[in-house]
Amino acid sequence: MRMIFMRIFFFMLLFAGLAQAQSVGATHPMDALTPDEIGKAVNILKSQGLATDSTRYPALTLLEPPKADVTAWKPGQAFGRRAHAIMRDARETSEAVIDLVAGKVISSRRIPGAQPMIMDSEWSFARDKFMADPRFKTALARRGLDKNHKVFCTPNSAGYFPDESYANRRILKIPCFDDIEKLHPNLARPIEGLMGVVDSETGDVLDVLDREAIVPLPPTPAGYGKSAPVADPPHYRVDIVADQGSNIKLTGNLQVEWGRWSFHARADKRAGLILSLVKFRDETAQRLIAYQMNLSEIFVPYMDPDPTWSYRTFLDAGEFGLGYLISSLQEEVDCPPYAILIDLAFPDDLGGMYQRPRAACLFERSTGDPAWRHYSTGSKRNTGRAETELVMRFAPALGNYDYIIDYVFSANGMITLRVGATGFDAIKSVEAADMDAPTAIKDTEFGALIAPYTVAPNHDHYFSFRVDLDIDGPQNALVADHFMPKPIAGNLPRKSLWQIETRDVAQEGAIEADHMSTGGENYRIVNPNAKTALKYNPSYWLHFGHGVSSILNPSDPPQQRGDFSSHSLWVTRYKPDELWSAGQFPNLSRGGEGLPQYVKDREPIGNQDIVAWLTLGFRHAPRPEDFPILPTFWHKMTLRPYRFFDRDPSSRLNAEYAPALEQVQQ
Ligand SMILES: [Cu+2]
Repeated sequence: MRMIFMRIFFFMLLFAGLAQAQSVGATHPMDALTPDEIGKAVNILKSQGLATDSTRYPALTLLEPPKADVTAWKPGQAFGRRAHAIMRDARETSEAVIDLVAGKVISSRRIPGAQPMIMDSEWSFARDKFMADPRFKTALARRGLDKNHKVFCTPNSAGYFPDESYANRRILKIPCFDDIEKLHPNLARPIEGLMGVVDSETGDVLDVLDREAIVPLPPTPAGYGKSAPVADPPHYRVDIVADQGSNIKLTGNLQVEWGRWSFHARADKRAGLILSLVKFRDETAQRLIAYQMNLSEIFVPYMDPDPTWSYRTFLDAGEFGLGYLISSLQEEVDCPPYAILIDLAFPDDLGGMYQRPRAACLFERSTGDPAWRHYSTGSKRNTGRAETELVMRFAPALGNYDYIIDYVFSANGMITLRVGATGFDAIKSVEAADMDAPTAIKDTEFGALIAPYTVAPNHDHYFSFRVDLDIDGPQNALVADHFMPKPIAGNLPRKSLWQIETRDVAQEGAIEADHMSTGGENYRIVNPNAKTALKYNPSYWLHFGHGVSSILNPSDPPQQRGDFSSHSLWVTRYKPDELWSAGQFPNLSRGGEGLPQYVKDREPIGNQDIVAWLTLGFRHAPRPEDFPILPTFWHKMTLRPYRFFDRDPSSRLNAEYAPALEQVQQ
């Protein structure tokens, strides 16, 4: 058994090595920019006088070729390469498009007022300026925090509030923590009532909020930190194995084939991973299902009105970047032992690139469930197939939270968009040790006591996926199947039933669905120009599960910035530059950008190239069971074939297993 594991491991290394070795040059029009291309783009910008050594690059990314070029492209053919740069210099933002093949700038412009993504250098610069400020030192002294304490500060994106006086300043808001016992950071004690507001470009400490009343730092709760209980005795290993070899074929940079599925993936500083050209081989034809899928934005608004908390209304993808904050995956914990671990490269702020080892993993797994089964009572026979699925995974660590983002492919043609939230709740220090304490009711007005002296404020999580389904081609439509209760006419024993009424959604917009969470309506992306053997127009059903939408008031400034969260489904006409649910520049944005802007002109969407924007949302009412670490909390949406196939494709799953790896390799 051990030998088999070793062999599998070596096999995986070969694959992982292949993925890295070929990333030197682009082999597919959707490949991420290579280090050479990034360097070339920077040199071209500098040679044209559009950048200098002081220029920073909050974004320097692939500008995709036109969709028609990409879908017509065949392996081996030449393809165009363009870069889109967003630059920040002398407190101004500009952008440029560079043709990397012709070696020239195609267009460039200044973008007054735009605040691009937060960059590494300014984050630490702002933190250091705040921690060097005399007011910060006074605040620590007032709290008795001397040199024995290990105080650290972590700048946050600041949000936008029109009543504040930081107009046109590039600000970060900075809370601080004490880690005197050098515990895991999730047990560091928040220093309440203290916050810095720093211009991350000038280093000006614009404000120090130091509240008069001091909340004492909580002692380490009993049972945590040094007094944590010992781990349970070791248990017998429970594992899933792939000891016959891998069914995954990984070629080019990140071109994946598994069973009848194929897709391309690339690293992106903002989205983490972008999947393109998702196809399913049906009989002999490679049928296009999704031109592109990626997580476009995350919105996490906290529900605490205290000024040191109320600004915490994060738009993590556009403010920091899910690729920028992608974490390395831990073998045998974050992915199964045999997973293909993939190093990814991301552009840095300085016009270079950095490698994140094990930034994504790709694996197939048995779910332990039947793909389908039937027991025939008459013949006393069982038929069934074991279910396996393919998972492409990455896990950005956004401050306190870790999100596990999965794209899951099933043999039955289903795609699952799955998000696991783990890490730890954002916490504040309070006076109450338990719920009988005199201050407990006040301390927990906007959150929950999850450990002694520790409150986790209530909040929401919204994950907006941009899903450009192109069902058998780009010309599609959005339809709604309404389940209509109907009376039965005539003198029959039954008095009512339901029937389906299918209606077209005519225009761009947020979809007002009263019953989306109860299954009262099904939304589908359909190709009205194609027909299956049964003469159906093929479609995919957007199945939401039990998502929630934001209930913040539309006049609340954070809601205006993250307004995509007001609906689970939006639909837009395809525009190559409409990519981000909260707009191109969500950092310090003033609201109304992204989806609300994209749909403003209410373009017709019937038989057009359209994009669905699906938001997976959940409200987080924290619990003591979230402490000291949040056990992974999964939510998902699925894209299901609906009259797309003529029969269940997983009915073709073979009951037999292939010969073992040794034979396959020969
Ligand atoms: Cu949460």
